[in-house]
Amino acid sequence: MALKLYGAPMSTCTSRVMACLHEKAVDFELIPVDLFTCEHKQPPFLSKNPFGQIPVLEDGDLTLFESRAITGYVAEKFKETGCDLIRQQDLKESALVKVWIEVESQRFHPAIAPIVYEYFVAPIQGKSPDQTIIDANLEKLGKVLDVYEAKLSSSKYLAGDFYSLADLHHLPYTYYFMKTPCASVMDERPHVKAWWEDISSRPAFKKVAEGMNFGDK
Ligand SMILES: N[C@@H](CCC(=O)N[C@@H](CS)C(=O)NCC(=O)O)C(=O)O
Repeated sequence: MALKLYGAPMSTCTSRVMACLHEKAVDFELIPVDLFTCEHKQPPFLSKNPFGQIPVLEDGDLTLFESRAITGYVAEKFKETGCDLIRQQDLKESALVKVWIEVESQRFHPAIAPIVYEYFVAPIQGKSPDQTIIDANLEKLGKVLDVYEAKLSSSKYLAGDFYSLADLHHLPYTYYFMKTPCASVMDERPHVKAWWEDISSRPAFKKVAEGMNFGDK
């Protein structure tokens, strides 16, 4: 039975999971959840994720939410197919993947998400992007990217010379960020730029990016 993914292709967190499913060549059914009509805050969806957020993955009688936990499950369940995203066979490599998964979630995401929000969500709410919020978070993001630049000057990807979930988790927010006037923050760091060009051109993500049209006119 195909996995069921509840979400929306334009949503960053749904895209994170879809990128992982495509890397693993796993068959899945995308069940659209309409955020604009607040379908995710209605009882049927709340019974799947009590926090009322997409995405949700159903695999038979197992229901999961939190995109990074879902990708971890998919990468482990389908470890024999597609790209090895968790390096389970090597204790040190898998530990490094976990380290950089945490870095994305605890350091990169908190800096990049408010910037993406200001450029893409605020206008939908009839507000102009708040430059104070953008500037404060750009400074935070720049410091994180300085660490990435140093790391990526000694290995091709974040956890080593192999693509992993740690890199994949960066795709959705960075994709939208690169459409903002702040993209130079990535481009001016040569190793970060090369890494971004590499990971965003993977066929699995290119398929996902086709549906990431949030904010397009
Ligand atoms: N930490 C969660 C965040 C999920 C999340 O923020 N989902 C957004 C879409 S990308 C959402 O459902 N937003 C609507 C809302 O929060 O009401 C994850 O990684 O899955």
